[in-house]
Amino acid sequence: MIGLIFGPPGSGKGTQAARIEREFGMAHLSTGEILRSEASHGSAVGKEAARIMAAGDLVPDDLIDRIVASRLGRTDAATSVLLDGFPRTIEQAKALDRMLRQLGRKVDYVVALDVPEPLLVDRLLHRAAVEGRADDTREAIMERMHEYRARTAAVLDHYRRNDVPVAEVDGVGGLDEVFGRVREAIKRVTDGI
Ligand code: B4P
Repeated sequence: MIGLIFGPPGSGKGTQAARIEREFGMAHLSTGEILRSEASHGSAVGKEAARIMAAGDLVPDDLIDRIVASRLGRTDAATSVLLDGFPRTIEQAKALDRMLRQLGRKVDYVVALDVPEPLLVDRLLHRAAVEGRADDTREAIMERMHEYRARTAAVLDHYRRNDVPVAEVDGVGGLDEVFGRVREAIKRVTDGI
């Protein structure tokens, strides 16, 4: 099974992915986490990614596609994988379709978290105060919202057009309350698979 957790910056993708991973025994693959880990190790790729992320921009598709292809290639067909933060552009979605086709797999469902933008900004500014992540400055947050609207939101239509079940989930509320909705949505969409 291949699932995607989708949503704007700060919608709780990473937060909910950790719970989905535990409940459904999936391997969690977060492109944001991989990039932050590369950045903290100071590799050439990591330094370049850190600069782009701090500005709130998207890291180039070809780099992300190579990272994901390498990680997916290491999983066997029996492993359920939850992709978090990828794909973020139509080009990445098409690249993922090609990668999965080569592995004899496909995207089985998408869970899309829906949270109004003012609340997203509040959450990210709160995280900035607590964790001090380099891309949680007000300027970078605004750029991330712009990138989401301009390039990422359309990814959902790609899946709808290709008849992949898309479950939209209200992402407003406590962490467990949102997870209750996410769990039900995954059960609903996977019941018929
Ligand atoms: P990500 O790591 O994916 O960051 P995100 O969009 O902010 O994360 P998320 O939605 O997971 O938020 P979280 O659960 O942490 O990407 C970071 C950057 O990496 C991107 O901007 C980009 O530059 C680069 N990147 C990653 N993937 C890429 C790709 N495919 N292509 C190109 N570039 C890529 O939640 C946010 C905050 O809200 C947390 O503090 C959390 O505690 C809080 N929160 C969560 N749920 C809550 C709730 N229900 N109520 C209250 N607070 C909540």
